[in-house]
Amino acid sequence: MSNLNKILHNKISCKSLWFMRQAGRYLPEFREIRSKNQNFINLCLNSELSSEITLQPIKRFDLDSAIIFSDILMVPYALGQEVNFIKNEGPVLGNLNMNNILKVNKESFSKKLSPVYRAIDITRKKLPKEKSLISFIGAPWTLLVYMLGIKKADNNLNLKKLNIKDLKLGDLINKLVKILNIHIQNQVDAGADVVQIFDSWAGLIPSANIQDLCYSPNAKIVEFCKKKKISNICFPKGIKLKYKEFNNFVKPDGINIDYEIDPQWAKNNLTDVVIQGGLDPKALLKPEDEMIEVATKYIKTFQNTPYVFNLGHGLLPETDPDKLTTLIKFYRNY
Ligand code: 1CP
Repeated sequence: MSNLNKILHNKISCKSLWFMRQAGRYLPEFREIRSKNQNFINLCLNSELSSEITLQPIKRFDLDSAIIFSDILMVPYALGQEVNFIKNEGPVLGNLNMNNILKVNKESFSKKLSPVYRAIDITRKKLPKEKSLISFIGAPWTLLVYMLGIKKADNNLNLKKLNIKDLKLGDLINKLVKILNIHIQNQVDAGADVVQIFDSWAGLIPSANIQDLCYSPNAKIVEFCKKKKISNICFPKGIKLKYKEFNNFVKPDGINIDYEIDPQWAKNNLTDVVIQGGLDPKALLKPEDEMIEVATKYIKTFQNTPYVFNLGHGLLPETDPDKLTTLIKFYRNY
């Protein structure tokens, strides 16, 4: 059993190190592959390259877990929606065709993403046995933010798009839950041993809708994982003090706190769950002593409790990989 699973599953306090977005743009070895592969979706569908990118941070930093190189938007892609990654702008999706999406079945969905599952299989075979291979999904709400194009450039919501007359939001969320559970099972069957559920835009949901748009769909997915004994970590980013309500309702194995959450508050209020992360990725852009000071706060707060050291969001593209090396050395020697 990997250390990450010892912590999540057996609640044993030990060290297991990985970082959100550990494979990606801050690494020169990734940028080299990326520069030769302009189409991001095709890169995610290239099993050999996807596996190579997944292993890059393991080779460089000897981390304890690899997270498969893919994207949460591979799901809308496999549901037949057009997905484009525009340079310096991010993902832009085509119009959503509700009828087509509701018609997609398990077989056609799984077939479209078979290169992702093959990448997991290849990676698992190359990864030392004691290391975890983490799979991930975007939670339904966060996928809908992209699928419906409801986030404006200033991060405010274009709520009008949620009220499109013929759009049955509940049906769409239920369909996504079903499809995402299939995607999780496929990734686990291919060799992944943990799933992280990213609800990156949960913080945008109005209070009145948070139960239906965030807690309930996350809970259904966690319930599926528990039934299948799949270790799971939720990340409802940006919901502030509602983290407590989320945790009590959803009951995941692990919960990733974001950088706005006070670690001591989390320790006191998030119970019966393994806490992961918290450190502001911007801390890695600061002078070394400042970075170490903030990191120490997290390590000290969670000393003697099962805790997975990680960030409060993904590594920023401007992060110096050597800074990460310093942080890793500090954590390992602490
Ligand atoms: O080179 C490039 O331009 C592509 C950049 C990139 C990368 C490296 C994108 C586009 N996706 C990824 C990989 C990725 N995405 C991984 C695997 C790598 C790793 O973690 O080591 C993972 C786990 C994701 C997950 C993801 N994609 C999330 C959830 C996590 C988070 O950061 O909040 C989200 C919201 C996305 C959407 C997405 N994909 C890519 C971008 C630039 C974005 C975010 C755009 C936005 O802010 O709206």
